[in-house]
Amino acid sequence: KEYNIAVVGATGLVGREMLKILSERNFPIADLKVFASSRSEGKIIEFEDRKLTVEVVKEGCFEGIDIALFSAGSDISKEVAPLVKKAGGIVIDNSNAFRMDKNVPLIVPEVNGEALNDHQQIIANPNCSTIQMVMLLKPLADSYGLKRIVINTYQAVSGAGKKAVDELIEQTKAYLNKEEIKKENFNHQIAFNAIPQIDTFLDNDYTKEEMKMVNECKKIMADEDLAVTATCVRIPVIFGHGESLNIELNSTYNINDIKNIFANTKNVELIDNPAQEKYPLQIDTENNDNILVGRIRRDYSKENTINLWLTANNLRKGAALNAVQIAEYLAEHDML
Ligand code: 11C
Repeated sequence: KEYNIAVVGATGLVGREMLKILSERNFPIADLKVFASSRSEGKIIEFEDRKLTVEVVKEGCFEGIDIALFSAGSDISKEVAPLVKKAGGIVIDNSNAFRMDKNVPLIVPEVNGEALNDHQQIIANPNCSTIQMVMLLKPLADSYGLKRIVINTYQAVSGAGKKAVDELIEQTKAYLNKEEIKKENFNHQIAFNAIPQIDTFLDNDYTKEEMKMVNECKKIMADEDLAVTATCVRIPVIFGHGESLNIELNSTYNINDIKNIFANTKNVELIDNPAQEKYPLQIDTENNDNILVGRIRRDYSKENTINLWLTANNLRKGAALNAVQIAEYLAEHDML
């Protein structure tokens, strides 16, 4: 069976990656429509042997669409998702618009794919830094139970879009040439710096990114009592988010068993050889869709607690790939 697919936000970093992944994974596509803002209307996007013309969203444009993959920001999602619903299709939304809605499943297929059994035509794709983390929390929860997670992130600029990537490159050049540093996307210089702020601040003095990690983690792990706290930091890396996790388990553990669990978890790769100075690096994620985990060690300051380091490709498993995997799950389970 083949499906009619739409990609909304097709010209953005994640939208382009969605198209690439649909092709790489041979998703069974009948008709494929691509949407973006009026700035891109009429542009041609090549997809395999098809030439797709970028359209702007109009009443009726989603007639016959089975799945619409959205990555055009929360405002567009809120405005446009109802049109897909009305036309009878399913939205897989990469924005923050619906993630915490009780009627919307928030899905990482390897972790909670079964939650797709109950949806109302809108399915949310989690935040990139949440996706890569829960991929490791799930096998630990299954074997030991989880009590508390302390998260520190080291996030790539591509999480903030193409303009943010360009800004890092321009600032780097300007810095090296001793020219004026221009800031548009980031409030502070990002080149040769680290900014302990991702997204805007909330009343509780955490950023939205930090609270996304807390709230989305509890929802995906279906554990409201899980204690989670986060500090999210932007660093001058282009692709790949890094995370340091301190994880308190509910029971005693053997550190080699934990390494073996990760070594045997699908789409997770263990890179952990301190003697040879081997551990995951953000640059390793450019051509690797796995969650890379290493630096796994006992926290000697607290019982039943470990430290680890992980990296993953924020645009692929963190966004586009996870969305396509959700579509695959729906197709494979005859849910379309
Ligand atoms: C960042 N994590 O790195 C953000 C980007 O809610 O999907 C993803 C925002 C989101 O800036």
